[in-house]
Amino acid sequence: MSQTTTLKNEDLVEEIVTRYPPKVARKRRKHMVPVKQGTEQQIAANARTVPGIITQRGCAYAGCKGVVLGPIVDMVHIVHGPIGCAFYAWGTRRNQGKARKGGQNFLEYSFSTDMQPDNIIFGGEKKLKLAIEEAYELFKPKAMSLHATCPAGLIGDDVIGVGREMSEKLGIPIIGFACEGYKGVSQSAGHHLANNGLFEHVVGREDKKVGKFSINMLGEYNIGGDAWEIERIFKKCGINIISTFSGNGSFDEIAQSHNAQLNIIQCHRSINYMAEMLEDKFGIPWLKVNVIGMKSTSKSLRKIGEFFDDAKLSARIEEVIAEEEAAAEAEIAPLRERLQGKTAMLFTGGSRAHHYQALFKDLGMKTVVAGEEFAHRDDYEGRKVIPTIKIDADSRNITELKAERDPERYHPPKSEEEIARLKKEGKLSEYEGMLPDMAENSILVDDITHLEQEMMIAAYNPDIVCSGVKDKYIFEKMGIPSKQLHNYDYSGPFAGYHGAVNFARDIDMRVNNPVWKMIQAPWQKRPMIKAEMMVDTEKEIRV
Ligand code: CFM
Repeated sequence: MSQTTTLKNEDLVEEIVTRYPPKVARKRRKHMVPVKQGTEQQIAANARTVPGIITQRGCAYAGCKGVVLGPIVDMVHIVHGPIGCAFYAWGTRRNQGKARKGGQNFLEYSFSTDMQPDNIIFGGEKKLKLAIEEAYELFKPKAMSLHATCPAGLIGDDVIGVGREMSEKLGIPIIGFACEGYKGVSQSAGHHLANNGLFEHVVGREDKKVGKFSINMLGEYNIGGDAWEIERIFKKCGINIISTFSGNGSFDEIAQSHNAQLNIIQCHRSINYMAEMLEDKFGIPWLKVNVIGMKSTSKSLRKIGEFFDDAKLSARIEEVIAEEEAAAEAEIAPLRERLQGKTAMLFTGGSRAHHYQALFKDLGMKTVVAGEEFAHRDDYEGRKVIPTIKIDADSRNITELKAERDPERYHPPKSEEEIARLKKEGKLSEYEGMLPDMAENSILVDDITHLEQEMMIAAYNPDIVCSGVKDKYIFEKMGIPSKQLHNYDYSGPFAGYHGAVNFARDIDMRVNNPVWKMIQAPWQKRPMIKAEMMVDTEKEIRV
């Protein structure tokens, strides 16, 4: 049985910051919230990481190419930069995809201009044009995207201009993204750039008559096959997915997405811009769902049913929920007996540390610390804080696209009054964020550091720490099992009902495996040299 800490979350946070130089301490303190339910709490987020601190964050290029554009299966995505940047985004996120009937799938390839020193000195645009031509000749894709990395941007290569020029030459859409890694404080900037580009160049290209209950699934990236499990459930209910942004995504489907009646958002952080623009231009409302966790999947289905307000659909949804929950529960119940009362820590990017708390709850487990790398305040505190978020120089780097109403194609699925009412009731355009769902005496952390992780682990002694490849082996060396919630460590899907069962098995295998208790970290076997800060006044240390 897990040990629960006697330490108060507030004391722990105060203790952690004593380890930092004063200026760093002041900064980091604002990124940690000792959760006290029933009070209004604020967190600092989307700010630059303090230099010298080891962060788990990625870059704007990772957010644009790796996260949002990369999963679109039938586009060739060319990385303009040194080969390392392309290699980094080659299959490691485990976003799955299949070719549509008669279509193409390039997910298994990695396209790069492989910039060399002389391209850096004399410019790389020529090489980029050659790469586009070569890829076009070899694969004849229906569209391409071009992604600038830091060096390409630093020497002034214009990927957007090259895209335009080559698009005219080859007669297919070729969309350039100036998503140089340095464009923002994290991959979040890249999500925004990607949303803008997709909206401007792909969405709305193809009008099509769609049937009843047609939706887009936004912010679902088909990691380990999640999107397929969601599709299975929706199909069973009679809900039709026009396009998914962007897991197993397709260019043509995204081009038709504006024909849907509703957008549902899974990952708010990466795609809320798209939802807003689709609503402004085409009148499609959006609602937030969570398809991670058995109970939350059912809740999400009911929300969709409530929106469409159709007796037959709602009845069908209830049938599906009853059937799916019973089947999943039969598998999960015996595992819950072994997991009940155990504790977890969750560190992810911008939304999963929230979503997975629901799944852990299904398993009878409690989340004691949760953190995101690059979420914004609205992902933590809810969208109500958006008007109070200060726009800083880093956010100004990214264009805030304002979509104009399309005079011919603006067709809201309900009357203006009805939509206004649903918004007022919090049933549309609402996300309350992660904080309200966190347990008393837990801690919420933004852009966590390794020191903070270590001290929180020592205090809470969790049964499992869920994170990513950059830190999972540290926990395992400490004798604590770890599950990657980014790429799922070779398994999945974890979404929906089948996913909840897969996850329960996976977590049971880790948490109840006796091997972890036998591990002694090297630093536990040998005495360690302890270091102290020699200088600790603000005057002496500049951060
Ligand atoms: Fe959204 Fe994602 Fe995430 Fe994200 Fe990511 Fe990811 Fe993630 Mo890794 S889009 S914010 S940039 S849910 S790749 S599929 S797991 S950090 S919490």
